[in-house]
Amino acid sequence: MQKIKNIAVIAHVDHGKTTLVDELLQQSGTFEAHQEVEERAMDSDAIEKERGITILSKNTAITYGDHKINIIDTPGHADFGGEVERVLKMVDGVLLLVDAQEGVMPQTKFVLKKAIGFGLIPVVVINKIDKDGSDPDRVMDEVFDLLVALDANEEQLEFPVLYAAARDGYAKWEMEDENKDMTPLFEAIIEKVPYPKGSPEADTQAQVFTLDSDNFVGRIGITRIFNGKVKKGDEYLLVKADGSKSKSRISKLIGFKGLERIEIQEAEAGDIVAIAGFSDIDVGDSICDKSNPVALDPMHVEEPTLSVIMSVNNGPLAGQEGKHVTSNKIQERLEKEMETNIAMRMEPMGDASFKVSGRGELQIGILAENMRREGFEFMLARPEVVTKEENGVKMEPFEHLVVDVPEEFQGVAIEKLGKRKANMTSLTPMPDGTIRLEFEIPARGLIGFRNEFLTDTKGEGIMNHSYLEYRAYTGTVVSRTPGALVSMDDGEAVAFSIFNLQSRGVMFISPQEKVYSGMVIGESARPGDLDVNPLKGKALTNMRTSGTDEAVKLVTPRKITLESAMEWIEEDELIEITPISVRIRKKSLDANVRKRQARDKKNSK
Ligand SMILES: Nc1nc2c(ncn2[C@@H]2O[C@H](COP(=O)(O)OP(=O)(O)OP(=O)(O)O)[C@@H](O)[C@H]2O)c(=O)[nH]1
Ligand SMILES: [Mg+2]
Repeated sequence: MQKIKNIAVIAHVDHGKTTLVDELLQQSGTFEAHQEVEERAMDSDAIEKERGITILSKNTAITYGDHKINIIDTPGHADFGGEVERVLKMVDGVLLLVDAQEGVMPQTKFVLKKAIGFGLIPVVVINKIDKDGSDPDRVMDEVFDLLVALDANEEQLEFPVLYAAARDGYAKWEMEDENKDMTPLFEAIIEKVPYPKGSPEADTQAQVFTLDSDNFVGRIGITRIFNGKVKKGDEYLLVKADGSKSKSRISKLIGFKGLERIEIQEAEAGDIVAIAGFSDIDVGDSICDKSNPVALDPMHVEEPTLSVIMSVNNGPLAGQEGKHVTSNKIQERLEKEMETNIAMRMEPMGDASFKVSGRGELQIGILAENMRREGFEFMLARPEVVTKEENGVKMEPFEHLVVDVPEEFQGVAIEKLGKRKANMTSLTPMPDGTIRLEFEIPARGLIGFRNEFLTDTKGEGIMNHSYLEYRAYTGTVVSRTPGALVSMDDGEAVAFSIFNLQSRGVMFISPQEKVYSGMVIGESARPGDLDVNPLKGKALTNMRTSGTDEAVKLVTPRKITLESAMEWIEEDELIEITPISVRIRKKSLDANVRKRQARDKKNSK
């Protein structure tokens, strides 16, 4: 029987997980000498590569001496915390990375809390010790304090600690040691992470934690085997979360080796393999012995905290840029997403609209971005937090927020967050002269905050947040102050009018761009919406030079992205998303209807 270790790499966003996995791959000798590992090789998806972040957890396997180490790289961004939660059940140990300068951050707490809850002993890796301003001792103290605060047991408190610069390819036991290679980390994994429990002789029990597909064999479940064996060609029982069962044969069994996948004949307790042959295999399903099926506990991850209404595009430009535009197509696509993405939910709301819920704006934004790349066209409304009722009390999600700001912006940050119902829990001067402020804040208060924060701190502030818990509802929080500049006509925007409108606020559009009545074309400098005409040409009599329209000096418009729009829009606005464009519009395109609604709203107050 092969000696196996199963680990997950967990951390706050950007603390170096994927880079560390590169080095483990490179230095394990899993590759031939001539093979080069591409930078951040595990971030294989297009959006992951573009943004340099991990979105989906992915696994690989390396050989080290006589051991096989299955490694799962996880995402660090708070919105993808569900990926980390489901992976933790599949491993016997975690490498907890903490940036030697940034220290413990909101998502460090979230992932460590989950790992401690599963009884795992973390191997702590203080990473990026090469960085200026790194302070490994302070960070080490922070990790220890956090473990105490999380009620870690004695054994967990005796966690091993290493110091590393993943990018430079070394890890060491003591800061004084020489910078050599990853050997100390390999040793720590072999010595400190327990071997998998379970027996190859017992009846088969395995659980699917990720889905994949293959053009030839169809759906593939990436599976941790907890007991017994799985053999190609043998028949097993698939047990779903709702208890339903179906029998099937394993048509293909795939093992992992570095970045490659190899066909194998059998695998046994402790290992992680990919299984094909079950057409309706899903995340969380158990694969069991057919004569003695004992299903594993279904997977549980935290519920979504944010939701947004997605609907069919019904604006005047609908259907011109997208390939998939109907309610049926959108529903089909969302249903497919929910099969693999267990941290998200979808609910049809009638009227060609769907409520899509997830952990945050980025998670919902990435789904929307993937859909537009696939040719979909649709609209999104303003994100709303998911509230719930407990013992007759309305509850809403709270977040743990950390902001790092230069001292001069401390006042404005505290003031603005106060208005958003944030409660400050600590204020710490950092070695680099910045101030670290920590808050507990209703998730609602964070919607649209990032833009304001970056403006207030002249781009120098850094903010990070992660889900804390549900608490009693806190009442109204402030929202966007500036109004919208709304087009009152259909057609193509004219440079001369845009030039004239520039004094009214910040424009979102360029000349020749298609606009329509009710479309938001800019942010007003004042509160309250303003109907404007972006189509007015220059009156000929005023023309003093022979310059054409293009000669008018225009300020570069503010680029509307899917995520910036989700932060910006108000309740009476929508985002129109097509493979080519992201536009913001009013829910009611008719100016008279909007006026009446505004009047009614005022009167009802
Ligand atoms: N100075 C320094 N930079 C590092 C080190 N390790 C990683 N980085 C850099 O940190 C950045 C983030 O690295 P990633 O490996 O993508 O971080 P990650 O934890 O996988 O990020 P997510 O998956 O998005 O949470 C990259 O620019 C790396 O080059 C290190 O040891 N020292
Ligand atoms: Mg990563």
